Amino acid sequence: MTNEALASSTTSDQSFTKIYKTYTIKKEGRGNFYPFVFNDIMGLEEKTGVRTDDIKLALKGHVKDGYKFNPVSPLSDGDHDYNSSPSISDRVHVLVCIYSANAPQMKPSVLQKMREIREAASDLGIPQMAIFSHVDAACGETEKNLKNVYKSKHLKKKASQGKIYSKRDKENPKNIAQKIKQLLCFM
Ligand SMILES: Nc1nc2c(ncn2[C@@H]2O[C@H](COP(=O)(O)OP(=O)(O)OP(=O)(O)O)[C@@H](O)[C@H]2O)c(=O)[nH]1
Ligand SMILES: [Mg+2]
Repeated sequence: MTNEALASSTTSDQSFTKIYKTYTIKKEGRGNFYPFVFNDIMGLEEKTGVRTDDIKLALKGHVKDGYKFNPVSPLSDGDHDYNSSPSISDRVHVLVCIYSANAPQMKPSVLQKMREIREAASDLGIPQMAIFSHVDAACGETEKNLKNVYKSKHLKKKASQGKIYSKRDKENPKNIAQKIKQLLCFM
């Protein structure tokens, strides 16, 4: 990474990240960057988090780098940070949902926001994936030894809450273990 995303040292019900920011990754050697970027966004808290309208605009490339999210009013055409003619590289190509494995169960309002965003991404043909963070602090088993992530019942339950696996998987526990493994491999 050329620069790391600013992170909060404390947990709160208000997102620490407020600005839509693009992160590039530098290759070894001089002046070379990987041909993809990451964009960090504000959290989805019900009233104080990012608006789903803004994420939908970001998916289509309408939100400029540096935009300060406003939970009260959405970005609109004509605003300084509204990109009215996004290029293919301004658009989002993969939607990544980060779940904290040691956070309390997600509120229905947050799940509803996620559902709306994921539906918009599906309509746009954008592939989606989920990543668990904080697996090291998820439960006693993973705290003891991180290798236990694949056996953790707590994580299995969390994955089910995020609807990461389907009813068919539930009938085949091997699929669940495999999906949890895939999720964790991305970290
Ligand atoms: N132990 C542990 N700490 C982590 C992990 N991932 C992130 N953290 C820490 O968790 C804290 C919160 O991380 P952030 O990156 O600010 O989380 P965020 O989801 O961007 O939060 P907001 O910007 O507030 O919405 C920071 O202190 C990170 O260093 C992890 O996998 N394990
Ligand atoms: Mg953040």
